[in-house]
Amino acid sequence: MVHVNLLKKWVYVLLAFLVVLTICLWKETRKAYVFPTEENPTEQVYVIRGKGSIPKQQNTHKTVNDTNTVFWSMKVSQVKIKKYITVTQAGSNLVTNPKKPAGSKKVWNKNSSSKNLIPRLQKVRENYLAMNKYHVNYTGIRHAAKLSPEKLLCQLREQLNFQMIQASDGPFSASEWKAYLPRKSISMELGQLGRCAVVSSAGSMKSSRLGPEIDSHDAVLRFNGAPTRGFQGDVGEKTTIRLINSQLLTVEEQKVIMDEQYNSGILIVWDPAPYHADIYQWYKKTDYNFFSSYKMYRDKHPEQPFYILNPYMQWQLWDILQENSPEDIQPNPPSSGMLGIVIMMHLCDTVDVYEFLPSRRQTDICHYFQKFFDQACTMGGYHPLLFEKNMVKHLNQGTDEDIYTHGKVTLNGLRNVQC
Ligand code: NCC
Repeated sequence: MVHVNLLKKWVYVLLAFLVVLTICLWKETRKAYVFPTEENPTEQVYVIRGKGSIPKQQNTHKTVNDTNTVFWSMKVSQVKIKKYITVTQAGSNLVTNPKKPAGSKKVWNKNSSSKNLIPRLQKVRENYLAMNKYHVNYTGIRHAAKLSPEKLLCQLREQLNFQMIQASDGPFSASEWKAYLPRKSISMELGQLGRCAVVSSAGSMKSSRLGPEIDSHDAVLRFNGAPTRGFQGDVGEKTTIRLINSQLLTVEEQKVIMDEQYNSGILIVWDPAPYHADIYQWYKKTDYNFFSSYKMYRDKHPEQPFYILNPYMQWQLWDILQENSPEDIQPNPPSSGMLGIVIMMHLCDTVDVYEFLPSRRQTDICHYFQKFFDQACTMGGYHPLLFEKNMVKHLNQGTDEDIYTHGKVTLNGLRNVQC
């Protein structure tokens, strides 16, 4: 009898634990998403995903504006700043009333600061600054006022080395490399391209129905393991270039070699190098030891062009990002996204970039092809993504309406820039 009672007690405890766990998980998946906007550069607009009510917090104050958007302002106990919560229509992720004219739609603010980040990501940035893994010692200038988009384009054109590793590059001239590096340059392989598309892997690509528009471009660049099969309607099926990081090539070597999604189009791999290291230094100290995987891939697919991005470009680009950011950016290389964007700006007349700046479909889901939640994917953790997105917003030739509805920015190619 005693045993039965004890067992009952344990079952109740277990049940209570499961209920608490379920509530915690539910709360976690409904967490608000920070979205710095042009209108409220110092405030954070939280978008509640999906259906539901406003979280009960102390010091909340409800206001309804002329567009029927409900704002909840609240003091956050320690930080003592005002935050606004935009309550969306049930089941949608709209930031403002959809009937409002395009000009007032909230999109990425080109002056977003790290203060816009949630505390966890602020801490991550601070930790990376303290760690300084790549021994960054930036001594360049910092512009107090933003450079004009035209001047910025000139910086990108004049200061970035768009070369891929060639047989004449230091250690790659050794006989062991002879059979591996592609003979034709990437520009010769592709010719001059007109309209190009860059497709971010963001969760907000899901349900975008952008596939046909993306496929209408002359060339399309995708990243890492981002699939097209099963997602054609949203992301298209054309892949001209796939830019992958050395981590993927090393850690998922067999998958990359065998999976046919990697085996068509042009591949480019890049690896984080020490700050402004020359090719010899980098060769001895690659972040991931990807050379054997690269060679194995080349042995299996000798006809497919597969380039290694020279290690100079990432830090040249990082310097431009730092020079044009008022605060210290993470001392880690730019994301594949940013590298891919400037590669396409080098190769094409115009570049449409999709969901690098989040649209109204913004979500904490990291990738359109996985159910994994992490705000760092969009706002930056390791990579200085926030500052990359500020720069892309500043260079945008398209409209805020295009960002809001399609997550689309349009950038000028560098070829035709007059400096
Ligand atoms: O996630 P990832 O990036 O492959 O995404 C490619 C590029 O899309 C943009 N992006 C992605 C998600 C999102 N919500 N918003 C976005 O804007 C970014 O510009 C991003 O660069 C990378 O940059 O290479 C990265 O790679 C992954 C991972 O290594 C690969 O997917 C292979 O598995 C990194 N994730 C981890 O290491 C866990 C990621 O930090 C950066």
